[in-house]
This record gives sequence, structure tokens and C-alpha cells, in this order.
Amino acid sequence: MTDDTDDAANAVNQETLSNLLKENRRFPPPQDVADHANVTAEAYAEADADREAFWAAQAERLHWEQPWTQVLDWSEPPVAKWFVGGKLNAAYNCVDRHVEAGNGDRVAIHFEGEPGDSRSLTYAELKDEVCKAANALVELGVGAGDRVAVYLPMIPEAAVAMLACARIGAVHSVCFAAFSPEALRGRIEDAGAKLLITADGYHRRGSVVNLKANADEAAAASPTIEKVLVVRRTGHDVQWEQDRDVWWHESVDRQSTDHTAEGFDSEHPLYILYTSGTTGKPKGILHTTGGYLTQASYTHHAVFDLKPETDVYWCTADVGWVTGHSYIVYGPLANGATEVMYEGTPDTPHQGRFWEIVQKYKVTLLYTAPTAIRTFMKWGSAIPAKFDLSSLRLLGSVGEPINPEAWIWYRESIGGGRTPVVDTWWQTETGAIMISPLPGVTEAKPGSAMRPLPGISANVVDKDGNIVGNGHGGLLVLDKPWPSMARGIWGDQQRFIDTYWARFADQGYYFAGDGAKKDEDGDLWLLGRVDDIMLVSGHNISTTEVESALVSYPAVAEAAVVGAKDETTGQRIVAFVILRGGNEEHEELAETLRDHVSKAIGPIAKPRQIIVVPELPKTRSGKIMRRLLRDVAEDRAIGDTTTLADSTVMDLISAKLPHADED
Ligand code: 6R9
Repeated sequence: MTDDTDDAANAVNQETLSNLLKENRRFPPPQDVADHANVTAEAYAEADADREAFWAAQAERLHWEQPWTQVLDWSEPPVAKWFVGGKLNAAYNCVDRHVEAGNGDRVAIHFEGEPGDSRSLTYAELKDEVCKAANALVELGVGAGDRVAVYLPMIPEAAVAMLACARIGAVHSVCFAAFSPEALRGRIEDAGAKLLITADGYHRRGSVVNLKANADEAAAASPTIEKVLVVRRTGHDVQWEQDRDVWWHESVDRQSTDHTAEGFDSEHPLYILYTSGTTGKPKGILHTTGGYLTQASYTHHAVFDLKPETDVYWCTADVGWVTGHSYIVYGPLANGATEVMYEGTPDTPHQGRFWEIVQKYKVTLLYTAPTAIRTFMKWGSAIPAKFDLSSLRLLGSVGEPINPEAWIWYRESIGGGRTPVVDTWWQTETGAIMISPLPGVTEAKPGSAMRPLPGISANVVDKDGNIVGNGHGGLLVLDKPWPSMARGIWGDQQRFIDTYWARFADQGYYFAGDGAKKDEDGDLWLLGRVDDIMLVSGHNISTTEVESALVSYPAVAEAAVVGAKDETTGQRIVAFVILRGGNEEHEELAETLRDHVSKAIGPIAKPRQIIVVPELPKTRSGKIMRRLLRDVAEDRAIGDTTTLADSTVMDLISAKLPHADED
């Protein structure tokens, strides 16, 4: 076996996951946050006492055209029906009702373009835009149930287009503006979209991206597309299909600002969003209206502690990611928030761009991803220190496990050591946040998403579905239905069952595909995708724990580890690391890092090989694609890179290999 004599580790076998990393730092909520928190500790007990009554109370946050007759119908799992018989209009809830309540002058969106242009839309203006766009969609022949592909950059029209679809009951399918024509075409075909909404282009890293050219290529190969509605963003010359293309400013601007929002059934489809995971054909995750909007609104209120009158909220995600759907469009707008929307990248024209925006709009609530936080760590604390970030009162993280050291850096260097940090776990399939601290309640542990939110239930099980005890690792499952759960995979319900529900069919659990552990207090630590878990000498080791150990070494900003095939140990751990600014690669570095990991979590987790790289392969939502690193480590041809944000990264990494430390 191994030289690891730790009892817990010896008990580990292929059924559970090693629990190696220990973290003792604790951060109780600041008193002023606790004193005024939107949600207090009672919410957990209230929800436990009567889960359906709890969610029914949260649904009252919305305006219903017709009340529901049943909170939850779970008679045909895994397809839930929430707020059965109720009717509502998602766009009315996100826009009109705030105007009717007298808040029409409140800014909904502060838009900041990459070149520095900006504009602010009040709720009254947003309502007019959404109504005009809804009228334009109707004129273009779009009706309830039709699918509309949205291929737009981060401009307010993206939110307007989504809300206009919702307003008329059309189903939007947003595709990342960075996706290739072929990726867009495949999604249009799968959904059978009849309209494509796009833009001439957008600004990125100081240049203009010709989005229309990509849209044209996709549309030309998509027989279902009847019209292409084009927003003018950059003003550069574009190709024009006279019979097919329609300018947004010509079609939308002349419409009436009156549009009556009809109530749609609570289970009416709201959107499809494709998630590729790490492999395979993208899955069109289907979300419906009432339950989704209820949980998006409640979680945004609870987790970000939003005070709509005074807070300025900024979620840096792209609208093409589920985070943009739930926490740029539906959650914050349903709650009447004032939010920032930024078109560009964090380093254009300089590496302080995010902090300049926080300072300019006096952002109070910031929601970003670990990948961005680790990039900022790499660039160094001196950059944010040049800006006034004193407006910030809460920081959020989503997308990947946040390494404890990145959590601490975020709180210290961005939050001035005073802000709560909420690490929020959820998925495209869950629709909204599931596991997260509550900022006024939870004593946070850096790196832990802590507990399921009130009304949500999750657990950690072994491979047979037995619940593991505190101090043990295994597979994360969701064991009770929740309002914003996916209702299926568009056009492939069997795949929905096979992917998420078949594994623990006997128990009726939803299998999230993530590893997790419960610490001694029962708090949850996410350990990365199950597909990435490494098996070394009979021990299942999570990528997250080894990466977090590496990132806890001061010279390391970011790390990705993979298990590569090994004749003696099954797999050997190969680590790819990015150094923090000012640190150079040197001869002893690999040995130092190996020792550091060994001391931090144990000799079993020591990487065999350490490779310093300038960048890591990531998806458009910033997740590390370990599959590609495994190809490199096992010296194979590199697999499918179509969902990679920057296709040149793999060349940079491969170029580093001859110099790798091969001891
Ligand atoms: C919202 C979103 C879902 C997967 C999920 C998990 C990872 C997201 C996380 C996290 C650890 C967190 N993930 N948040 N892992 N801690 N706070 O990211 O949706 O793009 O569908 O990805 O992302 O692996 O299963 P999506």
C-alpha cells in the first residue's frame, strides 16, 4: 500500500474520496451585515419544517397573473412541476412591476463598453425597450413556444432580447458570442430556432470582433432560421442578406412602447441553455418559468443580501453562461437591482479595469469566478490597491472550487479584509444557487461552499448511494426537488434521465457529477468533477485539494493537476502551475512545491511532475479543461478543443514539455 498511516486516509478506497486538506480559518459575518441581513438563521428551520410552504412564500416575491393550486407536483420524477396552475410573465416581473411600484427612475443597468463608452438604462427605459423588442419579435413572426437563438456580446440588448422573448413566451437559447459558427449552427439546429438575434460586432482586447460574419456563416447553414435581427454595436461594415437580415434599430426603435404582458403557465418553457460539460454533444438544458424565477429571485436576495435602493451589484459573468442568465438577467432584475454590465476583458486597456469600474459605479456587491480571482492574484495586489474599493460590502464566487488561498486573497486584496465572501455552488442544471453561505448568518470557511440554502437539500454519498459520515468524501447528490431544477434536455429526455438520475435511481437522487466531502462539522467542500478525480495507489484524490495545496505556496497563482496513467501507481499526479507576478521558474522550484504539497496534505498527493506554464486551458466560463492537460501528460494528440476560450493556449503548454521536470 502506501506510506500514509492516517486512519481516515487508510479507510479510503475506490468508493469514497480522500479528505486531505484541513483548513482552520473561520470568518464570522460582520456585525452590521448580520444586523441587517435579508435572511436570518430562522430560514433554515422554517424551510425544514415545511419545504413546500417555504417555497410558496418565496414565490410570493413574484407577481402572478393567476395563483397556483399546488406548490409541487413530483408525481412523475424526474420532471417536477412547481406552482401548478399558476400563470406569470417573467418579463413583467423583471421590469414593469418595478416601474408600476414607482421605481421607474432607478437605474437597472449601467453599461460600460470596453472602449470606455457608457450608458445607463432606468427601469422605465428598460421597460420601453423590452416592450418595443417584444413588438418587433411579434412582427417578425415569433410567437409563444418558438425558439430564438441569441448570439450577442455583453451589451444591454442581450438582456432586452432575452426579456422580450420571455415576454411573448418565446424560448431563448443564448450562445456565447465567443462560440464558433459551427457551435452556433449546431445549437440552432438542435433547438430548431427560427430567429437569430446578433450584433455587427463587439470590442474585445482593443479590437473589433466581427460577430456578424460568424452569425452569417451559421445562419447560411441553418434552414430553420427565417430572419436575423442585428444590433449595431461597433458600426463597422457588415455583409447584408437583404431578405433575411433586419437591423435592430430599424425594426425595434419604431415600435410602440406598449405591449401587454400575458401570463404564461408556471411550467411554460423559459429558455434552453446548452452545456457541453467536458465531453460529448452539448445538452440543451430546459428551464421553465415559475419555479426558476422564484429561486433565482430568492437566492439573489438571500445570498447577495441585496438592498435594491442602495446596492450596486456587478456580476462579471457573460450572458452566455447560466450565471449570466440567473444573476445578470432574471435574479437581479426580478429584485429591482441596479447593476453593472461590462463588455470587455479585465486587462483592457489595463489590468486595473475591473477595479476602475468598481470605483466608478461604487459597486457594493461583486460576483465573479475563481479563474478571474487567480488571474488577479497573478497580476498582484498592487493593482487593485490603486483604486478606491471601499464601496464593496460583499464578494461572491462561482464556477469552480475556490482555493482557500484565493478566497483569502479575494477577501483581503479586494474586500479590504472586511467583506463576507460567498462561495456559491450550483450548475446550469440546477438553475440557481444551491449551496452557499448566507452572508449574515454563516461563519465562513475559506474554500467551503458550506451548506445547502434554506429549502435545498444535498448530501454526499459513496458509490452505492450510502450517505457518508462527517469527515468523509464521496459524490454530491441533491435528494429533494427544488424549484429551479432543469425540466429536461431539449429533444432528449432519455439523456436527461441517464445523465443525472439513473446512477442513484433507487434512492431518487440527482447526481451532480461533482466530488464533495463533509468536514467534521458537516459543512460541504466541493472537490471538482468526478471525471477528474485521480486514483493513486488505491486512493481517490481530488484535483481540488492538490491544487489548493499548490496555490497555498506563495509563488503560485494557479494550478491544475491531472492523473496520468502510471504502471506502478495506477495514476501519477502531474501538476501545471502558473506563478504569481515577480516569481521566476528556478531549478529547485519543482522539488519545493512537491515538498510543500506533501507537508500540506500528505505524501500520497505529491505531484510526480511539475510543469510551469503561462496559461491553462479554460472554457468560456473559466473552467479548467483538465481533459486536455491529461492528453498532454499522457503524450497523446490533444482532443476536442472547440469549447476552449483561447485555442493558442495548448501550443504554449505543449511547448513547455521538453523542459518538464521528469524525476
Ligand atoms: C454555475 C455554474 C457547473 C459545475 C459544477 C461544479 C462547478 C460551480 C462551483 C463549482 C465548486 C463552486 N462549480 N460552482 N465547484 N465550487 N462554487 O458554474 O454552472 O457552468 O453548469 O457548471 O461547475 O463542477 O458541477 P455550470
